[in-house]
Amino acid sequence: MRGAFITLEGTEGVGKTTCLDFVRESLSAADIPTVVTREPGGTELGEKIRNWILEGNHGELSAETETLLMFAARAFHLDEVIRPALAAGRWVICDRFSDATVAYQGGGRRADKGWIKSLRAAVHAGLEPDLTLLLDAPVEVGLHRIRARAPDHFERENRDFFARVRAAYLELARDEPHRIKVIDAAPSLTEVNSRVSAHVTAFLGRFCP
Ligand code: Z5A
Repeated sequence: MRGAFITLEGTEGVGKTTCLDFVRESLSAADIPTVVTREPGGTELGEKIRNWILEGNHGELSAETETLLMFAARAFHLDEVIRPALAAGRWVICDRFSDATVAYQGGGRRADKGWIKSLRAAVHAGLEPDLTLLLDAPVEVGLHRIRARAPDHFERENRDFFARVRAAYLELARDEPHRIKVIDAAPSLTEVNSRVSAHVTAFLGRFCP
C-alpha cells in the first residue's frame, strides 16, 4: 500500500514549519515512516530554483515565469522524491505544494488560475495530497511572527498581496473541504497543536482504518 501524502500550506510566518515538526513527531510516535520535504526545493535542482527565486537578485519576474519555475522544480521533486517515497510505503510530509502556486502566483500575482490548474493536472495527474493542513491567520499575525528576519522575494510584497494569497487559499479550502482542513493558526502554539492533532488523528482513522 502506498504511503499518504500530507501537505502544509498558509501565508508567511503563520507556523507551517513549526506545525510540520509536530506532524512528523505525531506520525513517528505512531511508528509511521516519513519523508519530510519542501517546495520549492526537496532536490538539488529544486533548492537551486528556490534560492534563485527567493534571493530576489533577478529583477522583475512575470507571474507566468514564477509559475513555470515552481512547476519545473515540482516535476523533478515528484519524480525524484515524492512518488518513489509514496510507492515504498513511506508517508510524505511536504511544506507547501501546488496549492501554493494557486495561492501565490494565481491569487497574489494574478496569473490565470485555470492555466495553473491545467499545469497541475499535467504535472501530477492522479496524485493530489491526501490531507492538506491550511494554517490560517490574519496576514498581520504571520508578518509579525517573522518581523525580525530579512525579507525574501515574496516577503517584500505588500499587505494586499498577502490578503489575495490568503483569500485564494480559503477559496481552495471551500472547493475541497474533504482534503483541505483549515486550522486557525492565530492562537497559542499549544492550542494550534491540539487542533492539528485532532485532524491528524481523524486522518489516521480514515487512511489506515
Ligand atoms: N511559493 C510560491 O510562491 N509558489 C509555490 O508554488 C510555492 C512556494 C511552493 C517559500 O518560502 C516561498 O515560496 C513562500 C511562497 C513561495 N513565500 N515566501 N516567503 P517558505 O515556505 O520557506 O516561506 P514561508 O512560508 O515564508 O515560511 P516561514 O516564513 O518560515 O513561515 P512558516 O513556516 O509558516 O512559520 P514558522 O517558521 O513555523 O513560524 C514562524 C515563527 O512563528 C517562528 O518563530 C515560530 O516559533 C513562531 N510561531 C509559530 N506558530 C506560532 C504560534 N501559534 N504562536 C506564536 N508563535 C508561533
